[in-house]
Amino acid sequence: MTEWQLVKEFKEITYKKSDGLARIAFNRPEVRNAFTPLTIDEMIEAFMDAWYDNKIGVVLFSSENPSPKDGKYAFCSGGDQSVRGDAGYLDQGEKRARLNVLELQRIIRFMPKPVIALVAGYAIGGGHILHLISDLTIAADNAIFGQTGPVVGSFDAGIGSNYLADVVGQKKAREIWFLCRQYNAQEALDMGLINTIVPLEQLEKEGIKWGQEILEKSPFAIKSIKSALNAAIDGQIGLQVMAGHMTQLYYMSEEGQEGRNAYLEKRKPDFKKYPWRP
Ligand code: 1HA
Repeated sequence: MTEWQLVKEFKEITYKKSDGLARIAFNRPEVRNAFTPLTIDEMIEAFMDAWYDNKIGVVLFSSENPSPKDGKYAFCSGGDQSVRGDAGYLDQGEKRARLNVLELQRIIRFMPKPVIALVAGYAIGGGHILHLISDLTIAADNAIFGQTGPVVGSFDAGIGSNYLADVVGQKKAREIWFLCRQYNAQEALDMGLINTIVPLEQLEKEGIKWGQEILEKSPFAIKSIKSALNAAIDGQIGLQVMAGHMTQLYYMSEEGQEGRNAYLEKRKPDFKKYPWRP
């Protein structure tokens, strides 16, 4: 049994932690967990907290369910169309138009810890892309996947199309966007869009199990592999993220510390004692 500890009260998400796992969940079930700028601001705060917490190794990216109105489930149905202004989704206060979900996508991509999306019910539109960018997806047997952009006047020409094509192939990605069909969990598994399917009532338990299996592994190996898998498709920024991990490892070595120590001690560094390893 996992004893989730509440990290902080948010308005449109929930955020809990337990034994190395963080659980971050959409909490607007009455609108199929559609997101507003506030939802995304809260998500970014929670994800950044999990990123910087040394005790957290894996994030379970989930949703509160079911809808109090009709009992239906959703991971996320994308941007809340009722707060969509003429140039983006509107803040509650100053009513600035924003598309800050793209920043959340980047955080999930670059954070050095695996993010596992747990999809119950709909993962649609911008909500579909948030499961797509997650490192792994575990779907409940009631999961439904799809894009709606060309129907509601939107499109994601970044991760939502290019990474989608990396994951399911060009033909399938074009089908998903051009026809805007919905796909069930088995169809999603068959096209490589998700990792596995479990009965709805097992979803969180399975996510915890996968998370705990990852937590038994070497943290540095896991973050290196995540950044390596991203690097080829993320270009120089992908290399920058991976290079940051290399620099961290070098700083932790005696050889790297010799340079810092010599500088602080106002002497010439003695690198001769370190081998030129093949
Ligand atoms: O493409 C982007 C972006 C691209 C670039 C950069 C930034 C981006 C940011 C966002 C997005 C997008 O997400 S665009 C795509 C926006 N999302 C949609 O078009 C999905 C709209 N929803 C649906 O298609 C359906 O609701 C559903 C397939 C998810 C579920 O259908 P179902 O089970 O028949 O439920 P439904 O009756 O439609 O919805 C239940 C309630 O939830 C309704 O409210 P009620 O009539 O009870 O008052 C419904 O209006 C509300 N709801 C559902 N989804 C949304 C929503 N309200 C606002 N926005 C939603 N997305």
